[in-house]
Amino acid sequence: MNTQVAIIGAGPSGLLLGQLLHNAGIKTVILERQTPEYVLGRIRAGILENGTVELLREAGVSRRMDAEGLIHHGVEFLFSGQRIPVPLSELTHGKSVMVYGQTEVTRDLMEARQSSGAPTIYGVEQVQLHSLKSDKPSVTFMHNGEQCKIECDFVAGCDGFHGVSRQSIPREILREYESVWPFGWLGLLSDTPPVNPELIYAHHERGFVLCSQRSLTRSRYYLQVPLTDKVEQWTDERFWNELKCRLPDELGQKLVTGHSLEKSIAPLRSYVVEPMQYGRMFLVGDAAHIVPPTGAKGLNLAVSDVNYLWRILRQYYHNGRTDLLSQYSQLALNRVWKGERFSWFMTHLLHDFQSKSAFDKKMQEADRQYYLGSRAGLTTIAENYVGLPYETVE
Ligand code: FAS
Ligand code: PHB
Repeated sequence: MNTQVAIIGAGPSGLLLGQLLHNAGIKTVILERQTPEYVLGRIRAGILENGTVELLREAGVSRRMDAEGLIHHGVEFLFSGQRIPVPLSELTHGKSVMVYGQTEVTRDLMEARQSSGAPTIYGVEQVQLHSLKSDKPSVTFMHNGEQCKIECDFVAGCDGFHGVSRQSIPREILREYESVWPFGWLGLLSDTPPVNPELIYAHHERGFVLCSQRSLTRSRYYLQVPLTDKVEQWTDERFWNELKCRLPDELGQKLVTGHSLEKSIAPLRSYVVEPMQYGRMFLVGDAAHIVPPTGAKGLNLAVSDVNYLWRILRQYYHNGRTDLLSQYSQLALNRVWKGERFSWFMTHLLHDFQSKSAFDKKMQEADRQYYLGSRAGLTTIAENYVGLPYETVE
């Protein structure tokens, strides 16, 4: 089998890259180790940056998002019972974010892929990447008990943090940067109306809370929990009672509780690998970087990488621009590191750390007063939250 770009992974990175390349007449094959149902069963991100919304529209997969997604012009912070609005659109000259779950984005991309007729092979095993430093790399894999091989021009490693692509780069080439956070987030999804029209990021002495949503009838809540907690220890009743403890009465009284559709604990990690390419293989999304969800950047940084890679590959195939190929890693990393910083900043702002020194706790308090108490501080938060602009690929 031959193709132009072999894409490993049919998560949002792989599917969006495949769609954009297909629209540009560039042949792709997507290899995915799970089933479509398994991929759709993962409950993850909920907030789309301005740039993500625009790119999904450019890819031609935004009809349902534009019909069902909720445009949000602000978010709220909550400290010591005080609610602090962050008027995103007012502070960013009209930009906003879209509430539309990653599951729905993935579903829309899967349907578009199927309609395009471009091949996606689910249930692959033993994927291996070969000759990445040559101008004819290849991918071998097992499927239905048969050994298969794809020869291609390029490989896009869209296979997430535990994928094979990053592992295919010689360790001596890679520089890894990592910070593991000393707590997790317990998330719950329920078919209950959101407690508040806007998202609420709440600091509380018992632990951080995030009140998010998927629609006007489906809510997503998160509680900071110790890393030693197991989701089995958290009944729905315990979750709702703890959430009420951490919210002010005015919100707790409005909270509609219900059966959890999904409940899970995610550990928090900040991670970046450099470079994000090796020969003719490009790392995309979680294969190259991870952020704590506090800044709502994970999915959006994956889309950021896709934005740069597809434009570079389109220039290569349409205009013979080989010079841009070597620019992918730096272009992607320039924006990834700003997303890492914002996610790190938001996590430090909103969570208490036993390990912080008395001085560092004073610095944290000063940050909270400055960033949430000044227009300049709120503007900084707003422009990062809606998404920083993309550099032009030229
Ligand atoms: P993905 O991990 O989504 O997709 C990679 C795909 O590659 C998977 O389908 C996998 O099965 C496949 N794959 C792996 N190895 C393979 C192999 N060897 N061969 C073939 N296929 C292979 N982000 C936010 O913005 N907000 C959130 O609230 C948020 N919550 C999260 C909660 C959890 C528990 C996790 C794990 C992540 C969360 N994220 C969140 C981040 C998440 O949304 C990712 O950023 C996003 O899924 C990245 O998309 P991909 O890069 O496509 O990686
Ligand atoms: C979510 O709705 O899952 C969500 C929203 C904002 C975040 C993290 C997660 O910062």
